[in-house]
Amino acid sequence: MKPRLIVTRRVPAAVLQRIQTDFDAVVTETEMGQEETLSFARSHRADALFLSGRFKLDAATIAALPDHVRIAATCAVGFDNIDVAAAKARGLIVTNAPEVLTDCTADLAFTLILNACRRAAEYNAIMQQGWRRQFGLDEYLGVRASGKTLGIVGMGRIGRAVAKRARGFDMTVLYADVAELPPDLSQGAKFFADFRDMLPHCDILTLHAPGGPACDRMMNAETFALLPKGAVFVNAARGGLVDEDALIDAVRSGHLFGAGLDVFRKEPDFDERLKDLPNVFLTPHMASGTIETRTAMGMRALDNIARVLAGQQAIDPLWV
Ligand code: 8YV
Repeated sequence: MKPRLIVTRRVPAAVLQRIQTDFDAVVTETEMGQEETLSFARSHRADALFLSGRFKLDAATIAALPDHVRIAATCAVGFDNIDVAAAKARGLIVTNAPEVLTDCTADLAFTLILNACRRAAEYNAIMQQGWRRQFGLDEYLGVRASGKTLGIVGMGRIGRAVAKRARGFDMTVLYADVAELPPDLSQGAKFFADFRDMLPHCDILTLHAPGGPACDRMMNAETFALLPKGAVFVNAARGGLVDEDALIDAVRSGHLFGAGLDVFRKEPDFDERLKDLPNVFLTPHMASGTIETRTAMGMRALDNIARVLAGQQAIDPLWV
């Protein structure tokens, strides 16, 4: 008998194919909410749940899960959507999907950096409107990205992959994290124990810290003010890290030259004031959104599920 699985979100074709071959699964054409997932978990006598970062696995949902559900695997690296303490207490195994999305997330963070430095949102809008007017040599100028000082908040796998790209652009790399990295990982980047001390030195700041209460609104009116005037701000981590009112003020006042954002406090119904700011380049939470990476994320979640249901240790347990 195949293991029984609930898949709460649409998945890439190769992932779906494996699900249909290896599992007895309920799949969705759109996205399942908590109630629908619980109801399918009961009626299908599910052994496992396949989730993404968008599924809120909170304490109430965990408490309502039938006993036969043994593992919840998210295909995301972030797990701020999951109540880890409640899952632990219930004896539910929870896994995430690190590593497979590191490069694509770093690629997109760099896309945001370059687009914000070079005013890509404005240039694109000009072209969409037909251009038609030659600009003076002093008009619509961006800021140079190469050779600048980049500050990275959160020097985990993704932060380090961004640093690697930055070195190719001759940037000076600074980072802030809870602990200093060994030299083979920091590769010459300068460490700051308190990110606030790093901010005044950053031409460009990029966030790669986890979501959740500990870092909520770490970028706020006070911390944006610590960046030098004309800095560029990028976030491809979690929207909760930013006080968006403060960000909007910092862009409107000209304190920030521009920003690049892939994540928002509310998704998908993001604060539309952000789209009306001229030099803010926006993407809809798609840092991991390539065929290769979304496929690898799904496969990693399925690997975790298959192992646990076969009585083996998960590859990516959130705790052991
Ligand atoms: C996903 C992410 O796009 O892995 C993460 O933590 O934020 C992204 O890879 C997202 O979880 C999908 O909803």
